[in-house]
Amino acid sequence: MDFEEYLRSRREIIEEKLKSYFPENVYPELLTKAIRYSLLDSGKRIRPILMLAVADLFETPYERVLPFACAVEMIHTYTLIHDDLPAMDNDDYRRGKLTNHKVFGEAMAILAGDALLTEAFKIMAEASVLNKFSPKKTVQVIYEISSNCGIKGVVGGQVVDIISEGKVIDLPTLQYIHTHKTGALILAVVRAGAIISFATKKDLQRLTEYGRCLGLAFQIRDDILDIEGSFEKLGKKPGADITRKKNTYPSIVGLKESKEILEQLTEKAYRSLLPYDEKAKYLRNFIFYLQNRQS
Ligand code: GRG
Repeated sequence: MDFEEYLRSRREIIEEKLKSYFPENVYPELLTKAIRYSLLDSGKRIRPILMLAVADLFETPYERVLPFACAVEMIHTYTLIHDDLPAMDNDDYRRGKLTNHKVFGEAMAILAGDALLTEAFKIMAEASVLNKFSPKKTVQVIYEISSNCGIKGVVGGQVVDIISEGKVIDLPTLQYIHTHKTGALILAVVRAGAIISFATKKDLQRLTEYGRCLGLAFQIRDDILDIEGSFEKLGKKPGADITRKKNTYPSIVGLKESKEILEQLTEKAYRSLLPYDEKAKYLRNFIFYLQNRQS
């Protein structure tokens, strides 16, 4: 299967599973509508597909990791809904349509995000039982995902991002923001997929290196796209970082050096997969896909 076909087929599987978790008309319907509005039929599904690609490396049946992959997409969607709120980035558009709070109001958007985060952990707990994970594995996987989402992960990164707006910060602080706000969830996806797949310590080390490089590269590409991207492809207005005086790689090291750093991270991620054969081909494809993405 070529990579385009792989992405398409995996997206379909993920879409179906997500729909099954949130059927229509469940009481309270307004909450269900708000959740479905942001979660379904949109987004590139990079994080869940990446987890399935890690499972492929270890020949783990995708059904085993699918609920965890969907749970991470739910967590990702919660962060996007909350990030768009007036108290945070105050955005009107996301994924080419009005943001959740613009359609459902702030209270419902906050609650939709809260529900997505909470339900994600319920789904992971249920799947651990269904998959007959040992108590140790269950705790390992849930620890991996929760620790990368909390103070030492996404939320911590978001806080430093917010308090740094409009200020001059140094590169290590920007690295902290990027590796936590964005990189942590990507790292969690890779590591959790490996843990579920009974990866050895050595495998986990290599994949941690891969996940770290990919996570930072993803955000640097995002920074570049904010300068070079278009509304049609991004589904939101480019230039938002500049308007909001956000610190980005281009604002601190310049556009040319940002591209060079992105290239270095790409090479490093590629090198971390060298010990693997064809089974890592989708993980390899991911590196170049994220390096060159237009949306
Ligand atoms: C609210 C706790 C909290 C955290 C928010 C994720 C995040 C932290 C903010 C989103 C702001 C942003 C644009 C970050 C850049 C990286 C990123 C997460 C981009 C969106 O991810 P994609 O490109 O989006 O995978 P799709 O729409 O394809 O799912």
